[in-house]
Parts: sequence; C-alpha cells; structure tokens
Amino acid sequence: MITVHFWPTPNGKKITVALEEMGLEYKIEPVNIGKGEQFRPEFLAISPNNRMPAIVDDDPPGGGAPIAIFESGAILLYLGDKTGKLLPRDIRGRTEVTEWLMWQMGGLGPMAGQTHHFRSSAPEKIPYAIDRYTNESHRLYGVLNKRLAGRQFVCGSEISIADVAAYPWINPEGQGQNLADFPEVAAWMERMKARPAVARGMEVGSELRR
Ligand SMILES: N[C@@H](CCC(=O)N[C@@H](CS)C(=O)NCC(=O)O)C(=O)O
Repeated sequence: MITVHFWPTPNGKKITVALEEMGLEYKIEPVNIGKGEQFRPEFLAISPNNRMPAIVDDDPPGGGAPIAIFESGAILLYLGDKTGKLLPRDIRGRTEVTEWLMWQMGGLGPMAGQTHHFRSSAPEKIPYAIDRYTNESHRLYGVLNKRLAGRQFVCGSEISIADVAAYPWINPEGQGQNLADFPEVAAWMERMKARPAVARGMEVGSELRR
C-alpha cells in the first residue's frame, strides 16, 4: 500500500492524479499545512524540507523495507518506474518526459506559485512583484502553448507524468492569465479534464478544505 502525505494543493494533486492514472491503491494521510502539521517530527522524518507531498510505499519494486519519498517530481518518477506507466522505458522518451517534468518543477510550479502569492495572498500589494511573476507565468504558458502545438499531450500522443505535473498548476484566474491567448493549452486542459482518472485525482481531499 502507498500512503500519500497530502493536502489538496496543486503539488499534492499531481500525486493523486498519477496514482489514479496508474491504477495504484493508496491511502491519504492528511498534512494540514495551514495548521503547521508539516513541521511535526514524524512528517519531517519522511520529508525533511517540511513540504508535502510525500509518500511511503510498503511494497517497493524488488521488495525490502518501505521506501519514503519527498518532492513531487521524484515521487512521479518513482511511480512511473514502479508501474511502467506514464514514463517511457526507452532512453529518448524517458529523457523527453524528464525534461518537461523538470521544466514544471523548476519553472511553472515555483513561478505560478509566486504569482498566486503576490496577486492574492501577500499582505501588501507590491506592483513590481506582481508584474514580475505574472509576466513570467505568461511566458511559461507561452512555452507550454508552443510545445503542445501538434501534440495531444506534452510529450506526444500519450499522457505522461509531465502532463500530470503541469495540469494542476494551470490556473489562469489565480495567475492573471487569459486562456484565450493560449489555445493549445486550453485544448489540452479540456483533454486532461475529460479523463476520469484525472478528474478523480483532482477531487481527492476536497472535503479536507471544508
Ligand atoms: N518542490 C516541492 C514543493 C512542495 C510544496 O511547496 N508544498 C507546499 C504546498 S503546495 C507545502 O507543503 N507548504 C508547506 C510550507 O510552506 O511550510 C514539491 O514539488 O514537492
């Protein structure tokens, strides 16, 4: 069984969407980041950066002791390796998916997160920060839009962990973007949304927010 240390945020949903797409059994262990539960010693033993998501797999490939993993990108790669799903086995395909996964981890995720923060959560409205991050999100949406031209999914005709990583992070309203400027992204969002496993994964933990 895989235990997902989780709160319903875009980084958390990457993992539930991947698990649903891969058809793996899992259970949710809530980490209420609004209440500081990410600083509990038992969670820090799994995730030393005090951030969720993290997973513990009691049944790792090859057997042996349970494996604990933090960082959503590392978790997605692990799940892809474990199942052989959403991550090509051949070196060219795997490298391409890894590139776009890292693009999300190092670019889209952090920049969109800062955009959301400065536009909606910061106690002070700082025009320089709002413009800087909104413009950077706009640039990244443009990169994704260009990449998706002529492709169903980020790395071709099949969904991969690169799509799963990016999808929960596209939130035009929260990030000051207009999807009409990015028609390829808009069409891809519809394709992703229409997948039952993606819809189930995105819904996980909604009750925790109430
Ligand atoms: N690079 C990390 C980022 C994870 C992350 O930022 N998680 C946030 C919620 S989306 C969190 O746990 N925040 C708690 C905190 O800031 O203390 C990953 O992709 O797993």
